[in-house]
Amino acid sequence: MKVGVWMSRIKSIICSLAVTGQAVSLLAAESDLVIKSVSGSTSGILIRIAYPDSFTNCLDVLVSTNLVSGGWQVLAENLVTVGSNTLCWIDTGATCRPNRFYLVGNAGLDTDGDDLPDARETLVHLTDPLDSDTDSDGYPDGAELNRGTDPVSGSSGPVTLYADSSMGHDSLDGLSASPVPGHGPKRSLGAIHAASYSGDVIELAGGESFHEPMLYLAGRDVVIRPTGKVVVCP
Ligand SMILES: [Ca+2]
Ligand SMILES: [Ca+2]
Ligand SMILES: [Ca+2]
Repeated sequence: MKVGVWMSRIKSIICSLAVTGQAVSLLAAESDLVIKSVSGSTSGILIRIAYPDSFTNCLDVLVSTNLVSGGWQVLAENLVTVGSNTLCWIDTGATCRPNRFYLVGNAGLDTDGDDLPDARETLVHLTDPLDSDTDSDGYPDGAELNRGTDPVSGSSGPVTLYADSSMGHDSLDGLSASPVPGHGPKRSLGAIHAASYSGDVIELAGGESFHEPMLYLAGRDVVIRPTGKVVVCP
């Protein structure tokens, strides 16, 4: 994407920028999201964000500690904006008042539908907010970040996913053979297949019985690899 287009996108999703101890508004039309004030509090840095009455999405708070060499990080995700047109949020990680620069992004604006809001794509992940697959390798940007692959490198892609009918749970992502915080085997073969992409390997835990009455595994070119005797019950 050309620099000018990137800048246009940034202007459309950035609301305002604030430096510790003062608020500096950029593009602060009345209809925009705006950081109204930044001030100290006993528990950190207090940020007051204003948005129009018609704004019904949620907000992300982003931070940078160095605008020249550093990037942006997500400090808070999906802050609820219902029932008000202001929101106060405290950066509790900034009790010693370092220099920090803040932006607020529209967490509900995902133009390309890859499960990453435009602001996070542009500033944090450096992916294209208008292209769901920035590196054109067949794996969407949001899925790549969830799976731990690089969304801006076409050389990363397939992963091994783990199905396990006794240890796992369908709320887990299947990216680990054993349950660990945030990752773990999925209980059902069907659920893990639904989360896979062509090129992935699905490893089935040996000695397990998978109860899959409506199993339908078409649509993806994946390798299903049992590690021992596996029974799939209709
Ligand atoms: Ca997106
Ligand atoms: Ca994208
Ligand atoms: Ca990709």
